[in-house]
Amino acid sequence: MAIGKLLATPGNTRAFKALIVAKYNGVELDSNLTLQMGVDNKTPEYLAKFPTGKVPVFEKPGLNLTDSTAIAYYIASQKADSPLLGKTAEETAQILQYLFFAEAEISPAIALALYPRLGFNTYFKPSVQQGDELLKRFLGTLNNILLDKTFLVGERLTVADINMVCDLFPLYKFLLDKKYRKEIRNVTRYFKTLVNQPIIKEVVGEFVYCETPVEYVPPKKEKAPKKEAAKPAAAEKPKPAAAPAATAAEAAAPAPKPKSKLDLLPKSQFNLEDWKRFYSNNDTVPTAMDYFWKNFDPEGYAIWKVDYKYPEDLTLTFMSNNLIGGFYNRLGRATKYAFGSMLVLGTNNDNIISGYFVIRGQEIPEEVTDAADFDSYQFTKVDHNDPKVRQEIQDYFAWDGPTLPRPCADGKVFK
Ligand SMILES: N[C@@H](CCC(=O)N[C@@H](CS)C(=O)NCC(=O)O)C(=O)O
Repeated sequence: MAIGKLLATPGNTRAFKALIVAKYNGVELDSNLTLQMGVDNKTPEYLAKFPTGKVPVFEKPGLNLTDSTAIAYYIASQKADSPLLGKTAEETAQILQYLFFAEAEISPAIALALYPRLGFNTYFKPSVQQGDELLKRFLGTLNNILLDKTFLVGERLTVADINMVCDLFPLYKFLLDKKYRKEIRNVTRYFKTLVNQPIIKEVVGEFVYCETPVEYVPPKKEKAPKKEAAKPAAAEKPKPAAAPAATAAEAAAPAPKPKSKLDLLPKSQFNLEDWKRFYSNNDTVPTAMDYFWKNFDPEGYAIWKVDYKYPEDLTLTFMSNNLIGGFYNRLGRATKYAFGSMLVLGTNNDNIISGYFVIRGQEIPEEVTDAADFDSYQFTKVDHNDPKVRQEIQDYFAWDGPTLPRPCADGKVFK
């Protein structure tokens, strides 16, 4: 009988930890590895069981667990005297030491150095450089530790190794090229030994090493039209007398938050938050779409077709999807006023990004135009009464349907 169920998104390297441990210990583990990031992990039911909203998670009657390391540890503990957890209290303590080293030091450094390059997080050069420095330091430490070791603790594989190798996957895949791999040769030898273990191979498949480190691609900006030279005012108004100096308290107080112009629009009966919830909790076709067309208010909102302007620059579909993620990160101020579904359509090295946005008001508000990469997207207002447009909107919201110009490889919902 299965000891419980693992839930994760497809290809989630953190979920590999539990899958590998279960195979080593010969315990049966149910799984659903088809979760959709940002959708399934945001439902009220999911959050009630797993309040952090993170992926992967594990459930069984009486136990809801978040965190890949805790899940792997728990599964390892389900076999009596599992060698994966060490043979003595000293070994177990060392295993914990390396689990914490991987999670508290190496993983945050990977997040700083790699995720912005992949478009998962906002790219901020100084913090990426800090991530590079931290990685160098911790990989150097690990390299020294592994100088004369095959495994981290004792002479056999433990959960510390399974955890470490899974945390290192994204690094060896996207950032550590041949030169870097040589510089940390002991870590590389260790990594190779582990990914070639038959059980690990069974879960992960043949590992493909990084050829060229992934680099951040800044969004393209269109040249701003030249501004006319400011004309001198015909007759300058007399300057008002200098205002009294602000008090220290006033100067220190944050400026009042500017109200969005959108808040001043006449009230709309279409409640965007209710729609977002309804969309997340129901089948898109027909339930959510019926709700949408019944409640949509064309006076208070407009619908926009959104296309990425430079499809010729797109390569791997997951990178195109990261581009959408980066755009959404920079649209944070628009969350209250917009809903969108953007898709990656096509295949690796032959894909486009397009989708639909529902936005408060009849113009594109500054909450959207201010996003650094707004200029990389073409926004075209559409006629929601046109049956062809309606079908397209449905297909883009459902990520499937006859009007999608190519098969949907991936996508992200803005809500
Ligand atoms: N320490 C956690 C990290 C989990 C984590 O950050 N997962 C990412 C996906 S790999 C996630 O759920 N991101 C969504 C979010 O942060 O809301 C673990 O190992 O399980």
